[in-house]
Amino acid sequence: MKLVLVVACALVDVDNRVLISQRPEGKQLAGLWEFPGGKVDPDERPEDALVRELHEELGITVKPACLAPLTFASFAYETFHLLMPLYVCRRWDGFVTGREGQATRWVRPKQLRDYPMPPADEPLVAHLLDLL
Ligand code: 9L3
Ligand code: MG
Repeated sequence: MKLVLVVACALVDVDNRVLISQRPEGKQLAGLWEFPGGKVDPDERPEDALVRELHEELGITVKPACLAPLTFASFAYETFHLLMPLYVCRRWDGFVTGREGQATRWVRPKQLRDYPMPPADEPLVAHLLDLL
C-alpha cells in the first residue's frame, strides 16, 4: 500500500491551550477537527513542510528549530497508509487565522476529547495530555 507522509503540529499558547482546525467542506474528512499540517512534498524536509503548511493554512511564521517532535500516528486508510509525526510548537510569529476558510479553535487540553477528530489524530491526544 502507498505510504503517505503527513506532518502535523500542536500549537500551544501561553495559557497551555492547543490549536485545532476544522477540515473544510469538500476535503476528505470534512468537518473533523485536526492538528494542522499536511503532506510532505518529495525532496522536502518534514520540518520545512510543516513550516510551509502552517504559513499557508494559518498565516503564522514558525522556525524549524521551534518544532519539537512528540510522537507519531500510523494509520491505514482504505487507499493509503498514513505516517504522521506530531510536533509541538510554543513559539511563532503572527496571529493564527484560518486562511483556507477553515474554523480554528484554541482549546484546553482536557477539552480536546470533545472534538471529533480523524482516526489518525485521536491517539495523539493522549500523548499531548501527558505533556501538558
Ligand atoms: N490528515 C490527518 N490528520 C491531520 C492532517 C493534517 C492530515 N492532522 C490526513 C487527511 C488526509 C491526509 O492526511 O487524508 C492529507 O492531509 P491534507 O493534505 O488533506 O491536509
Ligand atoms: Mg492540511
